[in-house]
Amino acid sequence: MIYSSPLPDIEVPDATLTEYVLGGAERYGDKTALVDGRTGESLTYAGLRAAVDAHAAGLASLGVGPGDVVALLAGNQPRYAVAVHAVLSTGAAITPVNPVLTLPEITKQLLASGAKALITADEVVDKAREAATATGIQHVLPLSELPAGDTPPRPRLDPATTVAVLPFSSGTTGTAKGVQLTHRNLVANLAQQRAGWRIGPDDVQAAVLPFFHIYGFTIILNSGLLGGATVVTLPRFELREYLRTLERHRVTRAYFAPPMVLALATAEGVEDHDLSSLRYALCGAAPLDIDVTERAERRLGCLIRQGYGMTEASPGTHQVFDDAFTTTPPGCVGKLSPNTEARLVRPGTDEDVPPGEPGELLVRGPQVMLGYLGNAEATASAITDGWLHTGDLVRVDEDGNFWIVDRLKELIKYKGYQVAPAELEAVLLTHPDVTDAAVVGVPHAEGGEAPKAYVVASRPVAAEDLMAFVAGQVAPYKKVRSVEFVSEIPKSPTGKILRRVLKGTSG
Ligand code: AYL
Repeated sequence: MIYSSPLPDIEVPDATLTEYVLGGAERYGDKTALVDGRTGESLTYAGLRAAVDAHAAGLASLGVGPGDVVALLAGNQPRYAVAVHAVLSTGAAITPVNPVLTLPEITKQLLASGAKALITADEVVDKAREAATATGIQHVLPLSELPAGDTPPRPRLDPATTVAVLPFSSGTTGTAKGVQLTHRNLVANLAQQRAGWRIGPDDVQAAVLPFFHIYGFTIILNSGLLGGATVVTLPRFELREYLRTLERHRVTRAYFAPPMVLALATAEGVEDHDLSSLRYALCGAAPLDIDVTERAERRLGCLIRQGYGMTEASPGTHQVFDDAFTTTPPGCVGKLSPNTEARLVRPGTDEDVPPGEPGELLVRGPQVMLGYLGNAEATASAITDGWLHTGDLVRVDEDGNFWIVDRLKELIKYKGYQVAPAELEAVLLTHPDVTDAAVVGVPHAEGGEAPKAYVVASRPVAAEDLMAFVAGQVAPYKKVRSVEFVSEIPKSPTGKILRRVLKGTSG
């Protein structure tokens, strides 16, 4: 049984991401494209177009071009968009890096992606230089000093086969892998989103969720620029500053991850702000509680509905449609995007579940990645006959709304960020007193879910010491937040950790 979108198929434009997203830039001319919510510094559409062309020329003169990968280590700011589209205009791909990663984590991504240059936010330039030295990268380019030139390159690219963005995701198992998203994948997803979530020049988008994650990149930044909206950037979520930004810039569309909705539902002072400009709010990246949603909706005076997808799908596969905002029940993740099909199968099999029953969601569409970089085996287990395995247990109701029931895959989501248990287990196993370890996600008030380690120790060791040991090596959002000592890690006959058994026993 194959489910399809209620919307008619759309034509995917045959263009590169930059051609598509900035195609209207001339038309929007003096309109503000991006504003730094902190400093007020802004860039018009004409200014964005000109900066992209100038820096594309500068990057090309350094030798950046088709087949290359450029890393971008930065938080949200208007120049982020300039860097992305300048790099893409040379024909190279971007690998977005989270600036809170530790030096070894950054180094690992730079090596895995084969990055040739590193563009960095001015605040983290020292860390960037160290990472570049460790990996032999020659060019470290601060965002405020990108090279400029006169003649923008005009590479001939095939959108269907040229990788544009290389984010890292652990998918359903193992550690982070480079996700090859082509120009066509991203253009398709923007066009799909646009068929139902219609951002226009009158919209103002609050962009606090990171552009280095695919949600911020596609759904917030590039969707906004494509629609001719104004994108207001903030580098991190601080409630007061966020509320002031919504009010000051008369934001019409807000984008949340669940912890933001929780903060808006519970914190003091939300009602002191005039949020009457807000028309639509979208939440995605992790499960969202219905009660919390309704409390936040009452305070914001605006409905909140969900999007769903994954990095490997550029990311959107399910969405809410503007004209169905009020009729879409809270709690579901919406309906299938145009050109997108779904199947629900018994986990681990290719067998459809009976209608109405939950099954593992498989999705197919033009937004599904080319594959994992240099990892044919992982690609082959993630995508079979064009069907991407999501690792999510899902049901669909009679109206075609999809509901997430559970997450079957290993992945832990802390505040919507990916945490790969395999990565933390590998760190724990390097501790001299640890003989075996398994990490699972357990409920966490602020993060939604957080890593808990089950550890077999060879001699007495304090839980705090183990947590500090891990914390010293990983980004803060990946920290192990509780430890339980056990005599043995439950495993299958083939040696696979039985995480469901551990989850079932954890309080
Ligand atoms: P990744 N509810 C529950 N779980 C979700 C949801 C949701 N609304 N959205 C994403 N997930 C989980 O690669 C799910 O387990 O991409 C999924 O497989 O970081 C995993 O997160 C993918 O994590 C939008 C708005 C997509 C946001 C997103 C988030 C993409 C996160 C489309 O319109």
